[in-house]
Amino acid sequence: MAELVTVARKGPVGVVTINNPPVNASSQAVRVQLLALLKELEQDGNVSAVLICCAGRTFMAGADITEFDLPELPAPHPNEIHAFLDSMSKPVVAAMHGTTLGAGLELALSCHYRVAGSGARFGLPEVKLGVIPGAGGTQRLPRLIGLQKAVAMIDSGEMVSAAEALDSGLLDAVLEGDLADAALQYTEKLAGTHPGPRVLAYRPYSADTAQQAAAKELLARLHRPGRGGHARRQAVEATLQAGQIPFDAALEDEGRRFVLCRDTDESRALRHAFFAERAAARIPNLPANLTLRTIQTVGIIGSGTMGTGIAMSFANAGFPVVLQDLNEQTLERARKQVQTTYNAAVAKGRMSAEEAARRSALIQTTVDDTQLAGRDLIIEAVFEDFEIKKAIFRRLGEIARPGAILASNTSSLDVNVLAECSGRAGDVLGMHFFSPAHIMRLLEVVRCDTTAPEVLATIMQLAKRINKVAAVSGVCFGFIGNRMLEGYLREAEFLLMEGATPAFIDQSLEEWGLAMGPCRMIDMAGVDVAAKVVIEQRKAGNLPDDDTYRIVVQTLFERGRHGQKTGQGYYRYEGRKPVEDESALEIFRELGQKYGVKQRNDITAQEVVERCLYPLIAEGYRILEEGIAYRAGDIDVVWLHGYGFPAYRGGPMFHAQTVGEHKIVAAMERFAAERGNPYGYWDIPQSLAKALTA
Ligand code: T1G
Repeated sequence: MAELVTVARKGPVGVVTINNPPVNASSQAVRVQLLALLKELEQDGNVSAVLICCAGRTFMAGADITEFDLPELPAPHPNEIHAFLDSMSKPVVAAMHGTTLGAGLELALSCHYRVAGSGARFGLPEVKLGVIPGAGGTQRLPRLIGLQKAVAMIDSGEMVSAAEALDSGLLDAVLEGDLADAALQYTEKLAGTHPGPRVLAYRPYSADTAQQAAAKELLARLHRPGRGGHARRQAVEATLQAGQIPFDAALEDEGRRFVLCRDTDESRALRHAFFAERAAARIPNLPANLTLRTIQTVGIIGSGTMGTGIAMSFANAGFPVVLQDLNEQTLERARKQVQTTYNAAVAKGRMSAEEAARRSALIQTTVDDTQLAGRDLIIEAVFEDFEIKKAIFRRLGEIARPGAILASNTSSLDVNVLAECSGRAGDVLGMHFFSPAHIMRLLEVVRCDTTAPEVLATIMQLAKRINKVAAVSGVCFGFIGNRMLEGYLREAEFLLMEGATPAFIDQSLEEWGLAMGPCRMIDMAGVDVAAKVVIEQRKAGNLPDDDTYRIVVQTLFERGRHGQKTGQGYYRYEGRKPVEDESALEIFRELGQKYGVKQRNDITAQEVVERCLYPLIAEGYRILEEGIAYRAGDIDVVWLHGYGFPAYRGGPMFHAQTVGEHKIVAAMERFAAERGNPYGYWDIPQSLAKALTA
């Protein structure tokens, strides 16, 4: 077993160092070695105090999540370590840096003193993985900082700063300078005074009744079925036990609830989402020791909503940006949008006025495209006109400095063609941002047939620097997300023509867990935008030879109903509030009659969900078959971070496993039988059908 926990004796202090890169997760090996060393130090007459710290970038950042899938946690359980710490006769100090999370904070809570550097942060994020603190956190934290603050931390899973932790009593001291030295001095003083350990588990505690009432009120709000609240309910209920029943009984209750949560579909989905996001950053079969390109400055062509949002994404990460547009009026609107966005953030207390000014100053605007020449990365973000984009890439091939990376923000056009136009195809790829680009975290990185490996690797690394979650897509219509969206929107429109209302369709899918149903989504993004993509694709001959295909969005567009921006689309709008609109329903009925669509009054929410989601999932299987996505998890990442798919369902591909592929196949076969399948809408991909015989 590798040596992950070591001890050094420094005067009267036994300094224990955990070194389990990358985040000092509390794996079985760490637990075995830590417990053994603590027992050794307790017996060592030359040691009067113990200091626990971690090497690398952070103090222990939690249990090893990969152990959750084991039938049971390999011994020793963290509670065994914590119980030994409770029993030690010598004071034990935890010295923390980085992000002390989950089991790491629970270890620190079992120590007798807690100190940290000023940049350290602390949290119990277990609910974000669909579980609860399972090593005493629900019982020790309220004893240290009170029930209300403990419930807030445990229920939100959010981190607190060192200053907040000091203020709440979570920390005994924030140490300046070198943490190791300062913590050693702090511990030496304790060794000298022998204050004796302070054990939270034995501290008499009864929660303030008002705080208890507040926690119960929160619990009542959490008792809505589904929608991912299971772990939060269990976490709050466990925390409410603190002080109500003996500590050991409460610890057992906590452990039982942890196992209950760990074995739910919700937790498995959230753990899948956690690892899928990180795996998506990895590009398979990259040549060894690639030299990445340097990206320090950015140029953006096109100062519309997307270009301006992309510019702010980079400015937010500290990159100087030149935002170029031929039209000065558009640039003026862009400058106003930047100011409005940052002023709003200042007004909401999300950033200081100085920070807002600093970020705004990073964005320079110009009509002169030669200002882009020296930029390390140039992103084209003009509207979806292929000829204009081709001309831009021909121009960039002439003016961009050698080695600069050239990217297109296109959402559907063939980036291979743009690469060819540039005359430097190895430098070109797609960077598909999602609106609003300075908020949505997803970035589809579109690798062309010719994209150089180091260019792809450079942009994947850059994505993390601008706080984006990146997934690689090959070149196809719609890449990963929008391609899968097609079948989903197609069925939503057919349901409208069959008599389902926009509100019923949206509510059915939003109750299932999607952030926003298809009709509200298109009204917000723009019926005109969606219709133009369909019209372009029909012109290009890429659509089925079916006159009813997406006929609703095209008709709404033709009737001037462009969505929120015109006050009516699938809905009528009172401000931003969507209201059922009889004139829209009349359009759906008219189209239904025109195309002979059978009107129905028996459409259920389950049918809406299956009819919309299963074609979306089936397209995901085809995307994998074609190698457009490297792995199923990447497809899940796209939908979790770009389309409001509920994290507690793990993404469309994970959800297919949860539902059972055989059930999806059966439903698709049923729809094909009931509705006919002349255009192959209900064809079952081989890899999905094959799963039945696997
Ligand atoms: N277990 C296993 N692997 C982990 C891990 C963990 N807890 N945390 C990170 N990794 C891997 C991650 O997959 C990636 O691997 C690498 O480390 C770097 O991570 C009993 C039950 C700490 C803020 O939920 O939030 O304790 O891709 O890319 O951006 O009550 O990692 O390199 O192969 O995210 O600098 C509670 C989860 C667990 C923290 C660092 N703890 N981790 O972010 O690096 S449950 C958490 C994070 C628990 C107890 C309960 C972040 C980070 P690879 P990274 P980062």
